[in-house]
Amino acid sequence: MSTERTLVLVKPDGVQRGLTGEIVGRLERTGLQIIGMKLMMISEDLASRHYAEHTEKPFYRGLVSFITSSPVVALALEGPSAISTIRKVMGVTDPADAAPGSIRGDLGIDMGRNLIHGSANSEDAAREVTLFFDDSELISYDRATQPWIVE
Ligand code: D4T
Repeated sequence: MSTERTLVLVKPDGVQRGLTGEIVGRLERTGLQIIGMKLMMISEDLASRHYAEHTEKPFYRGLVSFITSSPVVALALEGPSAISTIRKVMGVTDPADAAPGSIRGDLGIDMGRNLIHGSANSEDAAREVTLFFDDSELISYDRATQPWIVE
């Protein structure tokens, strides 16, 4: 298990519905370490760079309009297999298909309001963490609980 970093966004629906604490709590309980976190508005420019792979998709305009409509909470998390761990806790893209126990499965019902983004792979994670956080906003710190989380 290699140590990875990943980017998570609590999307505008999560923040507006007062689910930020619930979602961040579920992420924290995995044992992964929060190394960056902020409430922010996503600009059109940042949205178009973040969702560049979806430019030609029919849902692109709606996606950009939604993600720029209201604040998000951006997090950078670090730990063993952070990328796949977060994807598992999130559940699959469409909340209607997401497993019970996952964030999307428990808290959502609609594909266009799926509450959370998490980097899909290591290339995306590296690009997205840099897109949302300056180096000075990422903090490495020791946790007293670390030996109780990772052997
Ligand atoms: P994100 O990127 O938000 O973590 O979601 P996923 O990685 O799980 O899914 P994705 O990149 O395929 O989709 C990005 C974003 O677009 C919305 N979407 C997706 C949508 O509104 N309609 C669609 O048909 C699809 C495929 C939901 C997530």
